[in-house]
Order: sequence, then C-alpha cells, then structure tokens
Amino acid sequence: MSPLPGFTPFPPERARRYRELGYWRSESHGALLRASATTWPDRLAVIGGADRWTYAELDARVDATATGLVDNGVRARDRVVVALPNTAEFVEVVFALFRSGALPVFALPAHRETELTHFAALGEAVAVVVDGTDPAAVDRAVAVADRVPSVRRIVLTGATVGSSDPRVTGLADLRAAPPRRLPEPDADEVAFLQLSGGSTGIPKLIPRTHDDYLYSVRESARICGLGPDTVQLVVLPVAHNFPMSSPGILGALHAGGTVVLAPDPSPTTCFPLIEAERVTDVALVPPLALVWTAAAASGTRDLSSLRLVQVGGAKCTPELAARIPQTLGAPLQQVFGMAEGLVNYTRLDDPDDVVRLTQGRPISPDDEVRVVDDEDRDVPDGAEGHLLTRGPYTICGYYRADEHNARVFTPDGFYRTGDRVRRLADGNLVVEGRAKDQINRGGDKIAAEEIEDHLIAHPRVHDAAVVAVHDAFLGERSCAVVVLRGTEDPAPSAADLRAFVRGRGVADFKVPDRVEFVDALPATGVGKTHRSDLRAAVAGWFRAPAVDHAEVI
Ligand code: OOB
Repeated sequence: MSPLPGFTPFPPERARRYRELGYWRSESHGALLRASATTWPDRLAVIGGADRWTYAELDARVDATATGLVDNGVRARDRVVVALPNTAEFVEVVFALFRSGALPVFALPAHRETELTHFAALGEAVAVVVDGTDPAAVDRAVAVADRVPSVRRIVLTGATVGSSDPRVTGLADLRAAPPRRLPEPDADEVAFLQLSGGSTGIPKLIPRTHDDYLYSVRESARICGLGPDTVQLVVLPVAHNFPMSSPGILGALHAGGTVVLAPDPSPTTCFPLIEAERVTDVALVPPLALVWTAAAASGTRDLSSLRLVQVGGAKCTPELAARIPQTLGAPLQQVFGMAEGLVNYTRLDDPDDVVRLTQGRPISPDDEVRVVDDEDRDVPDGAEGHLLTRGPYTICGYYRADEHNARVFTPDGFYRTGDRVRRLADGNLVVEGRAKDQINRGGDKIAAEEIEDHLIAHPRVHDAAVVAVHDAFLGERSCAVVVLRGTEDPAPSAADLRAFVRGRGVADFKVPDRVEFVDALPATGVGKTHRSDLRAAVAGWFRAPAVDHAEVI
C-alpha cells in the first residue's frame, strides 16, 4: 500500500536494516495488547477511578469499541482527535482506534478550542473524542465539529450528557454491537499522530508507525526493568509521549504490568494511590518532583512500594536529583526524550554521578547522535553544540509540513532537535539549553511564535516577542514583550493581553506569565527580533525590576 499522504517514510535501506536487526517486528499496537491478554488474561491491566479491568476485560472492550467505531463509519487511516483526561477509557479508546486502523491525534486535556480545531483541520479528522462528564469539553468538541467539516462524530466518554446533536455518540453506545475481531493494520503504517512542542507558529503533528514506536517501547521496558509486577502510576497527561511510551503505559502493558491512572498529579491524590495499589513506577516532570519531594518529607503515607522514579520533559537540577531518592525512597532515572523520537535514559546500574548530572544516553545502539556547531561541523566530546539525530524510531518528517521539514531535517535525514547538549566520553548527554524558540514551562512546551501570533491579533499590539525567563519552580516561565500601537485610550494592560490570549482559545499554560511593554524590540541586521539580546534584557529586568525597560534595549 502506498504510504499515508503527508507522511515521510523511512528510507527503504534503513527500514530493511531495522527489520534485519530485529528492531522492527511487524507488530501492531493492537497485537501487543492481544499478546499480553493471551499471556496474562487475569492480571489487572488498567485501574482508573472505579474501573479495574483485567487484560482479558480490556482486550474484549477494545474489540467491542473498535467494532463500534468501524460500524459507525470510522475507517483505516481516518484521523480521530482524542482529548481525554487520565481515565481507563483513554486506554480503551486509543487501543480501539489502533485496532480499527484509525489514527488517534493525541491532544491534551489542556488544549482549547483553537488548538483542537487546528489539529482536527490539519489531520482532516473524522471524529473527536472528549470527556462527556465535562460540559466545557463537550461544548468545545461541538465547536470543533462546527468549524471543521470533516468531523462527523463526537464521541463522549464517561456518564454522557444527553444531546440532540446527531453527531454525538456515547462510548458505551459504540460498544453495544457484538464484537468482531478486526484485521490488524500493517505495522509499517502510521499508528497515530503525536503533537510537537513546536517553535513555529502552527503546532506540528508527528506521525509514528507501529514498527518504530513499539521498538522504543519494548526497549524502554527492558532498560527500565518492567515486568508483570510493575504497577505504574500515570500522573502526567497520559497522551504525552513520556507517560505513553517511555516506557509508559505501553511499556507496562507490554510487560504484563498494571497501569494506574491518577486523575490529578497532586500528592494528596497520588500518595494514597501509591499506598493502596502498591505502585512501583512513576514518571514526573521536575516541578512535580519538587512538590512530591516536599510532601513526602513531611508526609505519613507509605511510599515504600516505589521502585523507580523517572524525571524528564525538562531539565532536572542536580539538587533535585539528589533529593529524590532521599525523600521518595526509590532511585531516580533521568529521561530526556522528544515526541519526534530519540529518548535517552540514565541506566538503573549507572553510578550516582551519571544519574545526578546527566540526562542519559540513547535507547538504541543505532540511534545516531551528532553534536554540531552552527555550520553543522561535529564538535568534540565534552563541547556544547546542537543535537542532531536519526535512528530506528525518530521521524523522517512532520505530517504535511514539507517546508518546515526542509528546514528541520538535514539532507541525509538527521532531525535538528533544537536542543543544545554536551556529549560526554561515556556517551551520556547533558542538556545545556535550546536553540529553538520554545519555552519549556516545567515540561509543558510553548512555541514562542504561536503566542506572538495571538498577541499580534490584538488591534493595539504592533509587535510582540515571547521569551523564557528563569523560574526556580518551573525552570522557565514565559514573558511576552509587547510594543503597542495607536493612541486610543485605554491602552491594554498586561492583564488585558493575558485575557485576550486566553480568549483566543489556547491552553492555559500558554498564556504569558508576564507581559512587559517596550517602545521597540531589539532587531537583528535584517530587521528580525534579536531574541538572544531580548532574552538577556528580560533576564536583566527581573534581576533589577526597577529599571525602565524601554531604555534597556
Ligand atoms: C518530552 O517530549 P516533548 O516532545 O514534549 O519535548 C521534547 C523537548 C526536548 O527537545 C527538550 O527540549 C525537552 O523537551 N526535554 C528536556 C528533557 N526531556 C525533554 N530537556 C532537558 N532535560 C530533559 N530531561 O518532553 C519527552 C518525551 C519522551 C520522554 C521524556 C520526555
């Protein structure tokens, strides 16, 4: 079959090699679940709220839901936007889509109407799946369906709200027909579309195949020591690549373990769950790890079942790294990954220093990592440079983004990650910073240009730049630097502009934490915003808040 339009397949000789090496095993996601359900039918697969499903139960539900999807007109290769909280039904829906051959587009519960509309339009999605117990989420799905003509169905999980809209179906209704066993899609097909953290104006979609993704999942499960006794607590948004596959829920389900979905990441919710379900593994972002270590230090809950605490998504400081085993009572693993592919882990038997001071090394011996200068020349080990990578589970192109792909992939297929790293002699990477115009707000990624475009849509905003400012808790926060135009009163305040951006229908975490006004932005020779000068200036303001900003730049 010809590849999905808009997908850049791996070059044939690399694909052949990855198969020969046994990395790609022609296994689909649906087959992975089937295999585990055959081996461990009676073990608990998923716990979420009141739901507790064994592997056999999950597998049967997935067959029923997949049948319902197909009977409702969802076909192989159709795209379906999934924006669900951490519930057992998320696992059911996503595997049902895998089995039907349709492609989930992994939105986050934080995404709002503008973002969901964009994903649905770019993916020409046929359906949207949202939490039926959240009226705002249902309204959003209806708004997306109204705006994107390809969206014919709205599927609601949970106790569904009644609707006279013929497009709306409850997940339970989908499950009503007698289930059939559907043929699995080919494993070299695109399995789903992940979201890119992005740096340009329009968020990109990341096509991952069954073959490439499951290789990373199996290896992640092996590297992290998962097995049938693993009880994995999911506290980050489950659709994100980290809790999904590093080794995440897919790794746990591959290994015969149990996935426990936490409705929110607070210690108040999660510590009792750890105690009650004897949780062994958890993945955190650094700000959450800070909150958890503080709570554990003064808490009374029994966390002694914890075997591994993973921290990733943003840089973990050496201080935090040291505190985790002391307070949570389990070893730390640093994880430096990206939805585009490459994932690095510190290994469970690494010396303390490596775990504390590095972000680990790649999963695969065939992950090719280059660290280069601005002219793409390799720099020696220990020197900082741009990280480029290609390998058996790193994409060769974003979905439907030819122009962007020409910029972020080298002619020989290396992905320019936008991260600045040092590679040590032992192969471990240390993340030093970022060249891409992105803010990493405690693991939540914000593309500067996306928010600048929203700000510039305000009639009184002439120009705007969004940059990162250091923050002791989140690592980084966002600061919008704005040049106003016009003289009509009243000029918008910082609060007005924040409300304006929020009102444009974007996730809360993308709303600028601060808004500062200047007379002009620093410019490069060709008249573009000089971001490094601006970042330096902004950093200066926050060290000395009394300065007149307009004079600094
Ligand atoms: C993970 O994936 P994304 O796609 O949300 O973000 C990727 C970017 C990286 O390019 C890097 O800039 C940053 O997030 N990042 C880290 C990091 N882990 C990710 N920066 C410093 N230290 C780390 N440990 O964030 C992701 C995907 C899979 C596993 C883990 C994280």
